[in-house]
Amino acid sequence: MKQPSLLIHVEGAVATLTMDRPDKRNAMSDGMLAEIAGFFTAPPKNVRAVILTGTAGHFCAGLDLSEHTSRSAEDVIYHSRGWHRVMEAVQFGGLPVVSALQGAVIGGGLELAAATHIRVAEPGVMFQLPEGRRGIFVGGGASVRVGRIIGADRLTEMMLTGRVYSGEEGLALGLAHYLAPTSGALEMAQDLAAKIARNPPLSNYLMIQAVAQIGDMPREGGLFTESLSAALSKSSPDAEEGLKAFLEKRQPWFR
Ligand code: 1HE
Repeated sequence: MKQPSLLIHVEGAVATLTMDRPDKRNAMSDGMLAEIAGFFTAPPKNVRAVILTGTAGHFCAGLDLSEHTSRSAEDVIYHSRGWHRVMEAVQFGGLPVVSALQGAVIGGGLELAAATHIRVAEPGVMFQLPEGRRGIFVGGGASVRVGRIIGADRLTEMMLTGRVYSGEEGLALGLAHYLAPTSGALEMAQDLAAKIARNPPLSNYLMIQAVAQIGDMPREGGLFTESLSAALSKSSPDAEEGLKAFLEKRQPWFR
């Protein structure tokens, strides 16, 4: 039987997904992409938060270039749209995703990281989009997701030059939200995931869905969607318990 490329470990309410292709610096094969899609389209019921990371000192070296030596335009568009569907499943699958980033966060690896909600990087991380050097273009969502993080102007520069941003630089640009000590990204991601998993699932769900959707809406629609999200969350039993617990100076007990 074929070995999985994605290791899945569930402990309590947190699932840890580890991309496990160390010989290829966890480059993304079509098989590994399908395994990621499989998890996010039907996550285990008790899971409340996810950690996404890689083995052997790297997050992901991008598209497995050995699978893409010659492809027609038609193949490429289907392939790119397939990536888009998987990245959407990561971002909007309903579970908060924390990525623990070390080593290569390159090309499709950066596109995948940008679909996660919290990014924890180590100083030695390499944020890079080397597509220009390979004569190709991004295809896994970078022009939208990475562009919204660092801006279209800086994204163009990053793609044209193939420059590498370190963990510190990534933190300043928003490519990372946290900078962990060397070899410490996974531990920090575990602390953050455990904390997020304790929030009521509905408010986590609304934060993941609504904030990104509102960003794409005209102002009035955005404000109305905010009110709808506030109404949904504030009228839930967990919100009642959360507010009561605060006033009674005790820890809340969520569903
Ligand atoms: C790979 C890949 C890969 C490594 N596809 N095989 N991504 C890239 O252009 C990044 C290409 N990789 C690198 O720049 C470097 O490999 C790293 C900086 C990540 C790591 O360097 P290093 O010195 O530790 O390792 P290495 O010797 O370069 O690579 C080890 C092996 O991994 C080697 O294979 P080997 O058979 O010679 O041992 C490499 O060929 C293999 N390897 N990266 C295939 N990406 C949805 S569209 C997205 C478009 C993109 O993602 S484009 C960017 C692709």
